[in-house]
Amino acid sequence: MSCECKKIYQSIAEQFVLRGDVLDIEPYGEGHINLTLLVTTTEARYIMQKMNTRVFPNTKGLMRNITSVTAHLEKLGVETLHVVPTRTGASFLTAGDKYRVYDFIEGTVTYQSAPTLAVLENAGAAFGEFQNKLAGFDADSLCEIIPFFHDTPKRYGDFLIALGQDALGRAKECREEIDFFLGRKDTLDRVTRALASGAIPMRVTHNDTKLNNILMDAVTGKARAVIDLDTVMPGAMAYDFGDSIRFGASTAAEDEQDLSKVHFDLTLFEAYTRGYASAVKSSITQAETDLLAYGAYLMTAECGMRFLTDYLAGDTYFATKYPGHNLVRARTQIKLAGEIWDRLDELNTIVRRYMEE
Ligand code: ADP
Ligand code: GN1
Ligand code: MG
Repeated sequence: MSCECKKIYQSIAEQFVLRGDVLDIEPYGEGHINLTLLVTTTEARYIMQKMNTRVFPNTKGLMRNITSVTAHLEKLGVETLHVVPTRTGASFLTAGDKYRVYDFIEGTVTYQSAPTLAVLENAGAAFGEFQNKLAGFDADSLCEIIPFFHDTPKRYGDFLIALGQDALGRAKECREEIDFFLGRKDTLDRVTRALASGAIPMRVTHNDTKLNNILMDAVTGKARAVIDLDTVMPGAMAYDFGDSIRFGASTAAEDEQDLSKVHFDLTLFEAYTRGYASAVKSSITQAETDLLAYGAYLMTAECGMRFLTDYLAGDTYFATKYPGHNLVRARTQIKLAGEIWDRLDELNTIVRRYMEE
């Protein structure tokens, strides 16, 4: 980061109630949405984020959601994000862009892939437990911060619009990927239909349950805090379970270019499922259980479709590091979604076994 940028960010950081004097500011983490910075002062460390106001235009609603969800979790004795106020007592700062600061949760690490099966099992238990803790939270008090976030048929419609517009003439480079999704239109509506008919309940869910959205204890490998609470909204359990599997049960990174390395791994799936089931088996309904494995397919296909949509639209949503980055990401998700779909029966058997144990 240039000295000029650092100076600007330092003056922004100094408008929050920090302990000590700012020593350093560096980019941090692997998030695709916000710009995350690590702020080091003479006394403590903080996470400062320039919030993505294209993705989250309603900053007030967003921060109200986060302060109320974290207050709820704190009351239950759960370790969670702590919003550091500005010097005028606000939860975020407007300085051209919008900024917020969290205490850095020390002694933790985030993983881009699970180093051991135990870490994945712990993540499953933590996201399941997170779901349990939010069961008593008043969903009506939450602002639906990105409406239709996991409405996959609606996402399919967005994909068709981007394809129709083909803003940069990229469609010709990704015919195979486009055809994959066009051929799967009828596989994308089971969760939205189940919610609409009341077959499964609407719950308060996290909606972005990637492994790197959980802080694990650096020593014990146990989950400490679920983070990235921007998308906590009403949703289905299949979304949270499914998105964790999408990311955590892959043998390779979300943006691996060598597709021969990308596989859905049954052992990883089983480890996560074991942890998740241990937390939710007393509260999950049969209809929800029946949709979990399908949710892994759905979230993977949806995410691949979103990456491809963004590629077609000119990379305006997800942060990218090179021109074809979103297409590379779409390809990994297509490969995984295909493999998950082909093994759904086997996956359902595993889910049922752990829910009944
Ligand atoms: P994004 O929405 O862009 O994904 P996140 O809120 O997930 O942003 O933050 C990006 C990364 O920063 C996380 O994956 C994690 O590694 C780190 N991080 C975020 N908040 C904290 C925190 N309070 N303490 C320690 N690390 C954090
Ligand atoms: C984004 O913010 P981050 O990087 O944790 C995205 C998720 C996608 C994910 C794909 C608000 O998550 O929905 O699944 O990238 N978040 C938003 O890696 O769109
Ligand atoms: Mg994140």
